[in-house]
Amino acid sequence: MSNSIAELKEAEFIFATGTNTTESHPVIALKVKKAVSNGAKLIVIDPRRIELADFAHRYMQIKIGTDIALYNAMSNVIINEELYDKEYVAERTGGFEELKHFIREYTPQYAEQITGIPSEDIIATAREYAAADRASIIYTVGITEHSCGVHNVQSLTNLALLTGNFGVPGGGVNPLRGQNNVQGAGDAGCLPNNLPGYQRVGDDAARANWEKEWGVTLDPNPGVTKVTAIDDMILGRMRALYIMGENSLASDANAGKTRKALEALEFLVVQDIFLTQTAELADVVLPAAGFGEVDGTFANSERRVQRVRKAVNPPGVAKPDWQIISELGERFGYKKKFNHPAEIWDELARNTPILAGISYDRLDFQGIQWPCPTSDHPGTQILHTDNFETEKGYLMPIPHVGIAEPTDEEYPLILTTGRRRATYHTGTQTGRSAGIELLVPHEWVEINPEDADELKLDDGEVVSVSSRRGRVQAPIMITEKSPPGVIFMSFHFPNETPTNVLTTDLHDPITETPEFKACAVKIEKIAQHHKKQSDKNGTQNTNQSLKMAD
Ligand SMILES: Nc1nc2c(c(=O)[nH]1)N[C@H]1C(S)=C(S)[C@@H](COP(=O)(O)OP(=O)(O)OC[C@H]3O[C@@H](n4cnc5c(=O)[nH]c(N)nc54)[C@H](O)[C@@H]3O)O[C@H]1N2
Ligand SMILES: Nc1nc2c(c(=O)[nH]1)N[C@H]1C(S)=C(S)[C@@H](COP(=O)(O)OP(=O)(O)OC[C@H]3O[C@@H](n4cnc5c(=O)[nH]c(N)nc54)[C@H](O)[C@@H]3O)O[C@H]1N2
Ligand SMILES: [Mo]
Repeated sequence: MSNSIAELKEAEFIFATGTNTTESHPVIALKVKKAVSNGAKLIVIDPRRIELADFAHRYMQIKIGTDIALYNAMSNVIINEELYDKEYVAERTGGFEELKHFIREYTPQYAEQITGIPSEDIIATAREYAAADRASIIYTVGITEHSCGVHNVQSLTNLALLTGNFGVPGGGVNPLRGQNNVQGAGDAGCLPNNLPGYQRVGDDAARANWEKEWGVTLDPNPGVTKVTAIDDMILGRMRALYIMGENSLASDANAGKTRKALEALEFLVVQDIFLTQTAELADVVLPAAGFGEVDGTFANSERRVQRVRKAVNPPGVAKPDWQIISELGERFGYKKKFNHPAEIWDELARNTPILAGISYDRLDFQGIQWPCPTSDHPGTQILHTDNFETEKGYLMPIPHVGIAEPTDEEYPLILTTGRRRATYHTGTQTGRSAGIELLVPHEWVEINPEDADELKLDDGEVVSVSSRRGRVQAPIMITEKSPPGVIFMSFHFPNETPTNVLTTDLHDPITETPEFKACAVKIEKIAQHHKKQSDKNGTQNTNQSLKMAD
């Protein structure tokens, strides 16, 4: 997040897009609701009529994968009506003239045709966003898990740059992070192109620092992302894999392909707190300790580094992740031995400018938000107050493109996938609690009444859902929450309903994030499906998916 969670209650205007906040970030959703009760205007943009829409001043039901057209049209209104912050644009941004020229064709009327959002709503939202002194944008994976994910974010960021909403309390562009320490993992360098603290692997000076610290030579070339890694495994270019804290077989897109890749490996290590589906494929399973069983730090969405303290001992032979890695390092011949996570933190902070001022002593009292360059620095609540990392904030002319796998006659529905409040990802953790099972006992397919009528389906009927990659079964729930033509499923029940057998691994070319939020599918009655199968004996793909599904 460029800004901080507590500031949401100061915002005059909140633009929430691609975030099912009340289900995925219920605590942050409380701040949003508080802001609304303090008088803030809330606009919700989502193809599904999510709960947050009930609190919104305006809910805009966008067609899946058309966000760029919406944000461009808002820029069009802001520029044409001269609602932008002229001084800010001149001093802090680059590329204004190019954007102004490019954006002309994105009239609100043109965007209405693409997005399905009435042009009056687009115009009103653009005017209100520009008029607010403190306007916050919040978004999550509803806009990033698309094949145009980066472009979605860039066209959205144009709005904040045009109106000078960076560096303003209660403003900013705020991606709500996913897992508890996904921010911390990135901070610590768990990204293929980065050293700790977002220093590039190609940066000679940064690399030299770490080479000195570790006594090794580091590769200046970025590593590969997970999506490329899967292809490399299938092609035999990657022969060993070490997975830590991920149930890839159930959570990666196109599960049939993931299984093929993992099975092609010569050596697979999985380090997890439970024996997951993925761990079952491993040659070696390293049992790890969970969050309540370890000391260390987590960094949250607002870049706040916080202490975690061990509450109970890990069961059996399970060990904290840092200890497993450290012991492996020793066996690989690394001389240094770590005795406590504080020693690892010190090493990290010593070589990482944005974390340099944070120490365990300071964290004893309260969390600290990076950048925190020195031990007397209070930490940073708001980013980009005086400058950007690049010299200027660049406005980007971004053309609209459609989703990677559009519907057709054979696969006439769009499947979008995501989360439900009571369950977590692949269910390895939440799937073990009787209380949670009571709330969400199994997977279901959310479908609009129009589509259910057309397919002659009854509420609760178990159906077959198939895509070009595979097939699963689940009961349907008929609901107005899903727009016509779009069905929704979670990926919380990978044993009974492995949703990712269906999803596409077509991905964003820049981040290689798969388009989890849209692929083409069809729904069939179970009886009908079985009949068709015996008629044509199934294709190879279907056979494979049946294996996955059954
Ligand atoms: N209970 C619970 N909470 C979680 C998690 C969990 O598993 N369970 N997981 C955590 C993690 S890792 C993450 S990343 C976050 C994810 O948090 P969210 O992104 O809020 O979660 P999703 O359910 O994936 O919701 C995405 C939303 O985007 C919408 N959407 C889909 N396509 C589009 C589109 O084209 N445009 C727009 N504007 N919206 C679109 C969907 O309808 C959906 O409402 O949640 C975190 N919190
Ligand atoms: N169809 C579809 N697929 C998706 C998404 C979607 O919206 N739709 N969302 C994607 C997103 S945003 C995300 S973040 C991923 C999530 O995908 P995963 O991260 O694979 O999902 P989890 O089920 O949370 O798996 C985490 C694993 O870590 C283990 N674990 C928990 N704590 C610890 C620990 O302290 N140490 C170790 N070593 N292991 C631990 C858990 O037991 C679990 O097996 O899914 C992605 N996949
Ligand atoms: Mo995530």
